[in-house]
Amino acid sequence: MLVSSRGQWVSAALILLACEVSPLYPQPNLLPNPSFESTEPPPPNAASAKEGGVVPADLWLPRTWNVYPQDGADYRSPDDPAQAHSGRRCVYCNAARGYGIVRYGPMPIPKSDPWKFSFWARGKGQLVVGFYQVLPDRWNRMQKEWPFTLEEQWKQFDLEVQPPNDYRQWILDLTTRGTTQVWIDDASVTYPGLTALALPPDKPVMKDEHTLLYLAFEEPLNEDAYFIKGQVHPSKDNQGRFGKSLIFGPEGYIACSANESLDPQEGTIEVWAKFNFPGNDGMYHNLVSVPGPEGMTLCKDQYSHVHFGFSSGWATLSNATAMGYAHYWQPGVWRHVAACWDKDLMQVFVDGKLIAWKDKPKLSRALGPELGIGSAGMEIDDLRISNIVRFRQSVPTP
Ligand SMILES: [Ca+2]
Repeated sequence: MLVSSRGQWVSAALILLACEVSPLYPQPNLLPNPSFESTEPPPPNAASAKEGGVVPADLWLPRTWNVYPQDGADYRSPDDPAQAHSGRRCVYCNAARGYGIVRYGPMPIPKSDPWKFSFWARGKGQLVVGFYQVLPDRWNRMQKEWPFTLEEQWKQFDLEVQPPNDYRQWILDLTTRGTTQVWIDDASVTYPGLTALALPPDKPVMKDEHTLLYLAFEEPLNEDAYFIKGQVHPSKDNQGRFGKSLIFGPEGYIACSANESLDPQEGTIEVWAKFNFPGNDGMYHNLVSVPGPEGMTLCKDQYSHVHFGFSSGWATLSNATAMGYAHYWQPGVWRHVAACWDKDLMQVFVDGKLIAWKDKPKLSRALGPELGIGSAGMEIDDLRISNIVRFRQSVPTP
């Protein structure tokens, strides 16, 4: 974001400097939205329907996290720097009745080193930190838990926890206990050897020597290189995620050469997408794909899964799928999607959160000739396809 006045530049620089001297939380941080600044509208309910679908900003949900106000607890995401520990937002829960849960995960556990979890909180009452072991068919609550008593002033709470040997993935859980009113901000999850990922990107990613295809959509598409079908047109300036985007109207689709734009043996697809439909519309929506029997697909499918995979002779070779991940997605939200693959690992990230992975995926030797981009009812921006893995989060060996 460009800052106009000199005064603001200086204060931004001072904040940066202050962060380097005294970070708000331990680094590197696994959490892509640690300060709860990035939010999204909640699914419609009776109250929002009465308001014609308009949901006040303080009822939006923090992205990549899950929040569950239970049995009459009140959850808010106040857009108010005065209430936050840093930035504009934090999470707030008033459990005068019921209880509130703030949850992150599942997170893969690559090795047995202890993890550190830290967060800032203030309020009255008690907040309990717990973990769940994630198994394919169920979650098991870890017996040990960490209760913290809240104080009126912001205070940093932290704990170190050794993942039990049989844990491969776990979920982090903050729960109010008893009558509790709490503001939470600036959380961090870290462990030895963790590398923080620069996701989601806060500016256009640009082209480099590993880039096979880069479309920022600032210029009209070259009609010699792209097949354009249906209604496809650029957005107005600054209506895209960065600058201009490409809007796919009825039957909209563009395609170019897959051979030149994608290496099936190793690569990364990064794209910003904004859907004008809800995630549970029961329809398949292509983001980037190679159609046909020797295919590749990155999509939101009819089951609300976010799906990435390769196929051969129409049969699936390998895929990484986040089941139902898009179910509560509301229209009109820019989301960042990244898929990475090589012979060791296939991973999918949304808004910086690892949502699916596959070990030792079978990869295509050769793909079909066409690379299809987008589909009706979406907007796409800053698409980059590379011949290297740009983002990797360590996972346990199977
Ligand atoms: Ca914040």
